[in-house]
Amino acid sequence: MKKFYVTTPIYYINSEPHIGSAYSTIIADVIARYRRLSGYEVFFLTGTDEHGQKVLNEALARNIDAQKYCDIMADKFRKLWNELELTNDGFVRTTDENHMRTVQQFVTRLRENGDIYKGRYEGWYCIPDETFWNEEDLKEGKTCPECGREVKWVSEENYFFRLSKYTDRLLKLYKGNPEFVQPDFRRNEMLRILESGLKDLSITRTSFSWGVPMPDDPEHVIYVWVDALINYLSAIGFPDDKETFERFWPADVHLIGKEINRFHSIIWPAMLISAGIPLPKQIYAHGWLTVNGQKISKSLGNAVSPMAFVNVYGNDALRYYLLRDIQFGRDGDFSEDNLIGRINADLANDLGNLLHRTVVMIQKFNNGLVPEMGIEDPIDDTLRELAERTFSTYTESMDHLKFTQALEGIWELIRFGNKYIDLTEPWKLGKNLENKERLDSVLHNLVRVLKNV
Ligand code: ME8
Repeated sequence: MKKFYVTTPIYYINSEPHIGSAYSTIIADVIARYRRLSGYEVFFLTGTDEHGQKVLNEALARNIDAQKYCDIMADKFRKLWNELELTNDGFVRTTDENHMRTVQQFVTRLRENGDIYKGRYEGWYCIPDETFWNEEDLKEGKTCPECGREVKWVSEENYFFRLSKYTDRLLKLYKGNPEFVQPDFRRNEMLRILESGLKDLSITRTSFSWGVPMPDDPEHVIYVWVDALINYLSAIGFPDDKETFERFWPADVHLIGKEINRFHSIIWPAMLISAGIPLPKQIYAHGWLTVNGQKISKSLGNAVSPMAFVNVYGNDALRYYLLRDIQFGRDGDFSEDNLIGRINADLANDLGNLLHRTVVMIQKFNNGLVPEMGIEDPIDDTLRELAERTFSTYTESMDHLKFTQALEGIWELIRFGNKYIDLTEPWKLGKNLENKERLDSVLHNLVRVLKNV
C-alpha cells in the first residue's frame, strides 16, 4: 500500500491554542483525509513542544510543577483537536519518555559522527521564540528580528553542532531538488541564508534544567529546537521500532508556518544528514492568518479560539472558508464577514441549492429513490465531461497543495449542476409521463454530480 506521512509543527504549550495555531493542523488534516481517500496508508502527526525556558517560565509564574503544567496544557490541545474533528494518527509530547530517549540516541549519533563539540556561547537569545541571534541581526533597542520582543544576553559553556560544515551539502540539495522547500519564494529566502554561510549552532543550555539531559553530561539540557525537531522521528518509532519507522520515513511533507522555516529547512536537514538518516521529501512553509494585517497570536492580544466560530458555523464551514479564501502559502486576513459570505454564497446558495433541488425532485418524482439512467441528451455528455475534467484538476491541485484551485474547480461543477437543472427543466418533465425516461436521466446525473462533489 502507498503510504503518506504528514506532520504539523508541535505546539508550544505556554499558551492556549487559537485559530492561527489551528490553521496548520486543519490543513494537515485536509491533506491526510485526501490521501486516505486516494488509497494511501496515512500517518498524520501533531503534538506538543513542552520543554525550554518559556514553558518553564509559565509554569513557574503559576507556581505549578512544570510536568503538571504541561499535562494540563497538552490536554487542552488534545481536546481542541478533537472538537475540530482532526484525524491525527499520532500525538507526540516531547516529555514522553520514548521521545526523550530518542532525542538522546539521536544526539549521541551526531556526537559519534564528530559533529558535536564543547565551546562557549555568548550572544543574544529570544525566549518567546527560543532562538539564538547574532548581534548584527537584532533590531533597534536589542529586540528580536522575528517577534520584536527583547532578547537576553546569554554567556554559557555549551555543546555545539557543526552546522557550518553542512552549508555546501544543503546548497547542493536545494539546487538539485527545488521541491524540497516550498513555496518557491520561501525556498529563495533559505537559499539566501545558505549563500551567506552558516554558523555552528549551540545545542545545549545550562541555565535551567527543563529539557532532555545531554547524554553523559546531564548538567546540560538539549536546546528545545533540537529536542522538538526529533519528534518527527520519535513519533514513528525511531530507532527501536524499525518496522514502523521504515514504513513512514521519510516524511512526505512537514507542514509549518513561515517563521519556523529556518529550523526545518536548514537545521533539520543538516541534523539528519549528520545522523545518516534520509531527508523528508518536502517542507512546506505556509503564511499567517492575520487580523488587519497583524499575525494572530496570543502576545498580540488578537487570538480567538476556533471554537468561537465552530460553535456558530460548524467545522466544515470554517474549514471551507480557510481553504477557499486564504490563498495557501500566503498570509491571509481572517474575517468573520468573509466567512459568512462564503457560507451564504458558496455553501448555502451554490451547493445547498443543488443538493436541495435534487433531493426534493427525487422525493417528488421518484419516491425518494435514485432512478437508473433513461434517455440521454447531448447536455449529459457536457456535464459528464466537466465532472471528469474537474476530478483530474482536483487531484492535480490537491497533490500540489493548491487548495483554493481545487475548490474553485469543484464549484465550477456545482454551478454547472445548477445550470443543468435550469436547462433540463425537470419540473416540466415530471408533469408528463411520456418524459419519465428523460427525467430519470436528469435526476440520476444530478446525484452523480453531487456524489462527485
Ligand atoms: O513554533 N497563522 O510552536 P508554536 C498561521 N514549537 N499559523 C500560525 C499562526 C497564525 N496566526 N500562529 C501560529 C513552534 N501559527 C514550535 C514548533 S516544530 C518541531 C516546533 C503556527 O506554537 C506557527 O506558524 O509557536 C507554527 O507553524 C505553529 O502554529 C506552531 O507554533
